[in-house]
Amino acid sequence: MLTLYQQQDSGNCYKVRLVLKHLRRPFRTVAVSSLDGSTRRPEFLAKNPIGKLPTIRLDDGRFLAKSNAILLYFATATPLLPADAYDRAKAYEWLFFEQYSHEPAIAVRRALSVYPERRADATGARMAQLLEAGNRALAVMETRLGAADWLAGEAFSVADISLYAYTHMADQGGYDLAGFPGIGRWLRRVASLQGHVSIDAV
Ligand SMILES: N[C@@H](CCC(=O)N[C@@H](CS)C(=O)NCC(=O)O)C(=O)O
Repeated sequence: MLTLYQQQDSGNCYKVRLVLKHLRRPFRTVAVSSLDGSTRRPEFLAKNPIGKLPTIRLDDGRFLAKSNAILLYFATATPLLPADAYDRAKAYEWLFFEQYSHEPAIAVRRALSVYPERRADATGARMAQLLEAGNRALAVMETRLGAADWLAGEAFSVADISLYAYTHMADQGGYDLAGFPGIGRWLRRVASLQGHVSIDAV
């Protein structure tokens, strides 16, 4: 059985649950967290030396980390990764964008806003910089989603799963999605798909 080492409220871990649900792959979860120190324990570092979540144990006993790498592993040769080479490369483009331009602003500002132990890092200057960077990332998504249903190609893909995770809770970090109507329609489109589950679902 696939085993996902995760934190339930982490968007990076939610991405993996979403891809597995869409592909109807059964899995079990094991809770690991920086709060109780379990991501730094030798038994977890033996599974993933980076000490980060999500980490997944495959059926053959090998481990894989980094949310978007895990998405690509499971999506390969399924409808969640475009068959067309250009559309597939566009999906990669969105996955790299998510990690370089979106998650470091939107996920981080949310973490600084909702986790009491991170509050000391939420200085005025940092929060202002993250707000600006996050809004820039949302504007890039809006340019695409104001004119298209899905991020890469003509169909729902891992690009949509990856960007959905932290965009759908951007308000928790103080982002106002009202100014991004294309994103709003896309969020509803993703949430209405068969196989979709909420971040709270176990
Ligand atoms: N870029 C990584 C981010 C991994 C990451 O920072 N995970 C956080 C949870 S969202 C984590 O492991 N936190 C616990 C810790 O740092 O000990 C990915 O996409 O998987």
